[in-house]
Amino acid sequence: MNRFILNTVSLTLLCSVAASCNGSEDKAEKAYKAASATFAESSERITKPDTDRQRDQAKIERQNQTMVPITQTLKDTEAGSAETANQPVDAQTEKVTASACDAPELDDIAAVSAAFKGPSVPKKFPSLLPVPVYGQVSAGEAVTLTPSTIIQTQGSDEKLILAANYLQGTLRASTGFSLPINPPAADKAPCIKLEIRELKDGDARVAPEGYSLISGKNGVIIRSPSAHGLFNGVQTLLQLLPPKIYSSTVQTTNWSLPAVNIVDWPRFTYRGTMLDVARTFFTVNEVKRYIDEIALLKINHLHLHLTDDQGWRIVIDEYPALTQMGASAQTGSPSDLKQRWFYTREQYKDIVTHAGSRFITIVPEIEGPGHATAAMASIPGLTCDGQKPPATPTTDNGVNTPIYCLGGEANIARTKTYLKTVITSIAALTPGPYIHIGSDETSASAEQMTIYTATAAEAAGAAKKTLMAWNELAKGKIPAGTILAYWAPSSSGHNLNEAESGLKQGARFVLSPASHTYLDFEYGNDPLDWGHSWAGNIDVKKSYDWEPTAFLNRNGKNLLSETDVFGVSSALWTEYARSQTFAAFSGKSTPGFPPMIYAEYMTFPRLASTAELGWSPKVSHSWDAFRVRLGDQGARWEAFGVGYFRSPEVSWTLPSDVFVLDQ
Ligand code: TNX
Repeated sequence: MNRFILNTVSLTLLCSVAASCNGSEDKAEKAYKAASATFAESSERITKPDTDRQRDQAKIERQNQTMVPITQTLKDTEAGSAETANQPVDAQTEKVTASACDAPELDDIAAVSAAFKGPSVPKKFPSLLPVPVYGQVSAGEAVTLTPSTIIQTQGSDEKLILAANYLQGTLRASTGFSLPINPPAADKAPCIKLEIRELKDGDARVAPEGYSLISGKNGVIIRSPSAHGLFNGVQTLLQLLPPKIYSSTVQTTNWSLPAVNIVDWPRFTYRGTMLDVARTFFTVNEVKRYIDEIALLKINHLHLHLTDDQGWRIVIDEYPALTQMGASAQTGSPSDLKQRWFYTREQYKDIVTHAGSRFITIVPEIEGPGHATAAMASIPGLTCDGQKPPATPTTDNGVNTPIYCLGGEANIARTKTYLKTVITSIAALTPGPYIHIGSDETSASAEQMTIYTATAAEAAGAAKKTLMAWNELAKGKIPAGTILAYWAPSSSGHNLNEAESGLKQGARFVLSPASHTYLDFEYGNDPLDWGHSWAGNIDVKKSYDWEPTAFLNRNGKNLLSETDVFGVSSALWTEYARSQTFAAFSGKSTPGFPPMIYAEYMTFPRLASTAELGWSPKVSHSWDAFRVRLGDQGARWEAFGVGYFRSPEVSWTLPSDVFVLDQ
């Protein structure tokens, strides 16, 4: 039974698991206490078992077994270790000299030059999401994967093996085929080859993430100048196969894919989404699972909102109070200081490594100078002299206005030490190039914001990181190259001034307007009505139908050119991610739901819109075409086990073996 086809059966199940279903505060509070009693005094949360959750957990564990940890993989590769029965990595030093992948029909030269003449995908083409730049059905025969199919790699890039392992692990789980990587015998067919190779010499659009994919009766070749491009090609390959390919258990079907030529590269560099683990905590396994889900859409950044008024979620060795005190609450939790919700440094690294194996960069956000009650309750010196520090993190769902002290010599010194320490500490754990420093919704003056930015920039610069922040940062001075995430729902007022100031100072922009990209907003056409609606509802069409370069304009003139837009991002804020807080703060009655159910339901399908806006050429933008392809994506999510809202705006194509309930 699919988890997200919500009906009375699943509602009863959910209600019995997590919380009250009638929305009364009293019952919600009791339900919360019952649920939180099962939370260990550590960062790993254990919720009451329920069948769906156990199944998910089992799935994560199975996947983790199938996917080989990178460190082990790289070590094995370096050592050139031989294949053993228990070792899913078949990486060997011995190279295949010739194989089915050398067949002449698997040549991409014509397709690459056609693609560079302009985007083109025929109307009748396999359903891909995001839609590629160029696609052509070729005259050749389809290819069918068999138990003797092999994976071959060629070229050098230290991350090539990650793409190959991911391909092997995913295909192996559902086909049951062994799919050795670079086995000594060359006569096995068909083959899937991942090859590091230039497509169009030095072309800046293709180099970081572009790829070509050619399939024909002998196999499939994916070529790219980078391992990341190969991984993107692998995601396309999965979408060309039957949806059951996403299953974590062995399935029987005809694993064939059509003969096609695809050449593809992203429109924007940054295609991201944000997960707020401060308002509601998500366990390491939940975050990893979310990473696996977003990777299917070629999303390449996960921004983790690690701190806010309601919680601080990462260990900073120099300030143990940040997790002793700062991690003692979540939105809506009673602040009885009995629980702690945070990631140890090892756990954070584990998340970063897992993300890396899916070519996703983690962008950690340390909020300030506002939205920082949890930090100020933990470190009393952050408030100005004479100001009473907050006693605990806040547990309501509002915004707390006090900001770090950014005035007076002694006070500034304390704030500066704290900021530099925290940024240096998080930078040391983060291989990605960005540190996000918040800056939204504060009472900070331009001068105070400038002090805040300069201090953070010094620490980030020393760690060779680029600053990222919400648009409000540009009310003060910012370093050139700063990445501003524009979140305001409109293009007017002080937010527009900030965008203009940012532009003048050399910022690059990630468009994340609340009105179109926020995943915590009500769909407006679903029966559950979960989420905020402070800037309106966001149905799927609204999440898709906007243009990043046209969002910011003054008197009808667009502010941003194509190159000013660094990318697009969605955001899942989580004040409402637990049923009891949703019921208590929204006043709406709701069935109980665990946070991960909320996260998936609110994220999918809307994240697909952001993914396509970020990836596909502007000229390919079409709601009518998108909604058909989105309908086909449903079957893939079903097979993967991703919960999603089956919006009535879309005709969902379902696999015949999915159990559909009356709605
Ligand atoms: C605004 S957007 C916020 C968040 C809230 C969100 C709720 C932004 C940068 N700040 O603190 O969680 O709205 O939709």
